[in-house]
Amino acid sequence: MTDDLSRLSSSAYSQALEVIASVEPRIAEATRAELADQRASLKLIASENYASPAVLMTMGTWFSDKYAEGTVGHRFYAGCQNVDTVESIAAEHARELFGAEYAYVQPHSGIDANLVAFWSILAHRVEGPWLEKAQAKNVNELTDADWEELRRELGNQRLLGMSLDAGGHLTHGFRPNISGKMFHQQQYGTDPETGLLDYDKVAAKAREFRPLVLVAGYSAYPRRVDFAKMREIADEVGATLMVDMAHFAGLVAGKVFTGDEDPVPHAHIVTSTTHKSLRGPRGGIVLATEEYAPSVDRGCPMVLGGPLSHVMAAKAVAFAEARQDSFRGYAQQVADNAKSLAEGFLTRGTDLVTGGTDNHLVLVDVSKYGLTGRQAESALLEAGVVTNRNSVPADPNGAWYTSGIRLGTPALTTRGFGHDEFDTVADLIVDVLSNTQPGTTKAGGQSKASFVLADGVADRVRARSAEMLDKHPLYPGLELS
Ligand code: DSN
Repeated sequence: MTDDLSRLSSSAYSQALEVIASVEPRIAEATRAELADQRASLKLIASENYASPAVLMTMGTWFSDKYAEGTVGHRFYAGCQNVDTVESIAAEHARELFGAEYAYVQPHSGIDANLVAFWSILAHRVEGPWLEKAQAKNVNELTDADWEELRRELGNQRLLGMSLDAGGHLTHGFRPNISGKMFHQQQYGTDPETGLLDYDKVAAKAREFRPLVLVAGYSAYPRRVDFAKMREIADEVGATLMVDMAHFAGLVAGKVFTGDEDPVPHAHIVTSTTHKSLRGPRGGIVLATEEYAPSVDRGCPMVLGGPLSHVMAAKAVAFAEARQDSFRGYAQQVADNAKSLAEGFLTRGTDLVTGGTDNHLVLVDVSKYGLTGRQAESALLEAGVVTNRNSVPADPNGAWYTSGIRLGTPALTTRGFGHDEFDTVADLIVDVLSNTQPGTTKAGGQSKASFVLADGVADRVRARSAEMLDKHPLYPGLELS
């Protein structure tokens, strides 16, 4: 931020907090405390970032008060002319940023975006052809028996996605998630030796299972994906290729992932969140080819309620930021920093799933330290290092305790961290892990949750973190009065 903008933001936030405090002082206090905590910790959660003051402020306006179900120019409420402006600008920026034929900016979150995509594929591939076959002019002409047949058709479709423990997401067909219940699902994994995707095995599974939907994308796979290959597989078996780029959208926007690694030219439908590496407000988007656009456009009311107009406005601001040249430099630095972090671990003898990274995240296998992911996560938090535990492939500790921790570089890269700082981050994490012992259960056995961190380690790590954090302040110049 320039000095002028810092001054403006400082006074805007200080005054806003005064207004909030006049109604509920505890919320104003918690808001101040959150900024202080974020400023003082090493934020390494791979799905988090720091949005700009412009993005954050855009969310705090009267657009929050407006209902606007429908689409631009076709709303179910009167008085949506300004929401139309906002949604059109956000969609235009999204199309330009990603080179997409169509952009839908209403989803409230990533899971909503994925639900919109699923229903859009079902509507386009199953409901549409079925209605044509049934020669019904519209749904109002269907009999009860017709409805039953249509429900059976819609409810008997197949989805193939990446398994959760290989790095896929809950919404990619994991059984406890709605995606694993609304579809007959199967999952593809990674090679047990290398931890890498094996496209021949994905293709073999697709040939055997013949899914309607092939989902690519991940939330904990530290490598790039060849989306051209995934499209070949989808085409061969007649599947729709849906890519969930929530984690790496910033690397696509910043042109770090191009050619076969850019999902947009290869997938029929691409979904994303807007707040991870893309650094926007919390929310979701769907990008689609023209062919799928009409069914995606029915996201509201098919799946979504009224759009969050204030968040659509903030998406527009964030997309405008991501279209600036400086965002490309940021995205490249995110990927370079992940490599520095991975090298930092490898030179210190720490095991990484797939042996490294070529995106924005690193998955550390903490088994060698005799810890579960849960113990590692808690010990690191005590030392001011914020991470999240994550399964590793074929994890013996399951999805609750896990054997891994997932680390991402987008947030600290926003603060200005570079190679040397990320090497130090690896050193600090190794310091904590190698000085932590599992605790004991009440019955005297070895706990999977409690831990004992050796005396002095947390203070030592916090002091070394503070040196780096002070050099790279969060929202420099922003002072609350
Ligand atoms: N919660 C997000 C993540 O951390 O990856 C995905 O839903």
